[in-house]
Amino acid sequence: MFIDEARIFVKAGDGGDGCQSLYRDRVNRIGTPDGGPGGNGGNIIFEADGNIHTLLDFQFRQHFKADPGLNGSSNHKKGHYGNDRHIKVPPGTIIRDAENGLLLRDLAHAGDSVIIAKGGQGGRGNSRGREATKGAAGEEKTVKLELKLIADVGIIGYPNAGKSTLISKISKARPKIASYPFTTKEPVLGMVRLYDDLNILVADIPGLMEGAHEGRGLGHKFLRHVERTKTLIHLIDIAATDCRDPYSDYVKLNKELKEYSKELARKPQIVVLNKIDCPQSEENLRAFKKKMKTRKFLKISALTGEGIRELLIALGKNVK
Ligand SMILES: Nc1nc2c(ncn2[C@@H]2O[C@H](COP(=O)(O)OP(=O)(O)OP(=O)(O)O)[C@@H](O)[C@H]2O)c(=O)[nH]1
Ligand SMILES: [Mg+2]
Repeated sequence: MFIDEARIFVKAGDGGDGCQSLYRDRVNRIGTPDGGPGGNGGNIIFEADGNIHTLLDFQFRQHFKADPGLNGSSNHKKGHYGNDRHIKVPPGTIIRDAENGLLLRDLAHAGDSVIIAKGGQGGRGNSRGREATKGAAGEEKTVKLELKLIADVGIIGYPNAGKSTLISKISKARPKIASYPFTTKEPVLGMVRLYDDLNILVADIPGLMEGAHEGRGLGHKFLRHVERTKTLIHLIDIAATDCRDPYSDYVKLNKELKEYSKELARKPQIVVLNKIDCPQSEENLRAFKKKMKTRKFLKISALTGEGIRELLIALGKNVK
């Protein structure tokens, strides 16, 4: 299962209490205040780690606490600070306050980090001549994590266009393939080797349809996964197995992209006509050629492998 959302509770460490103490000896009978301050509580820090790819770990663990600061003690000794708690998440994780949906931080790149809950400050000791105080409580929050896949290339297209067949042809990913729409319900990632030293991550997402930006079909929930890709493969069923017109599929899907996000619609697209092995494709192809004026397109059969080489070459040029 592909987990791309999680809700977790975090609590930073409380500050240690300040110490109330008087130093007395044979000469000093009244006593001199010598209570040290408490240590600060540990912070909750989220860190993007390139070795983690899913939010799966948060299925099993949802509560995280940082260490409290220790209390101050006599002889002006300051309490030890509490250790910070580092929570590792995959790059591309967006952290929101679960209560109001406010964006707290977008950890887009590996190495990015942010303090989400601050540890409480340690209390004051009485050594400064005033009453000792208690440590402040550490912040606590429920946060929602959302992961946007950071693939290099996203395959978009209507249901049944052959997106999953294509990714299984060019990578080791083995998603379910079937002749009914919405076979793919969750994004699937596949590593595609273009040259010896160039591997790219390709995402197969569930099929899109008219009204996807309003949530129709499996909807826009999945469009966010391709928002950060460098290139899109726009896959079109040129055999029109579901009896739609391939060119109007192309136009409608681009309109959907635009409705969802202008930035997404501006992304480079490789238009790929699939299923050219089917006999009815020839006629559809001629009609498509006549209407398509703005972009070049490639022809493939994800089933037989025809045209895949040319597609990979085009991908290499686009992703570089
Ligand atoms: N003849 C032929 N059939 C194909 C080709 N590519 C895919 N198919 C068939 O088309 C149907 C749908 O393929 P999928 O790969 O599941 O399509 P999808 O775009 O992932 O569909 P959803 O996940 O439902 O959006 C399957 O029956 C495939 O066998 C092709 O190049 N030629
Ligand atoms: Mg699929």
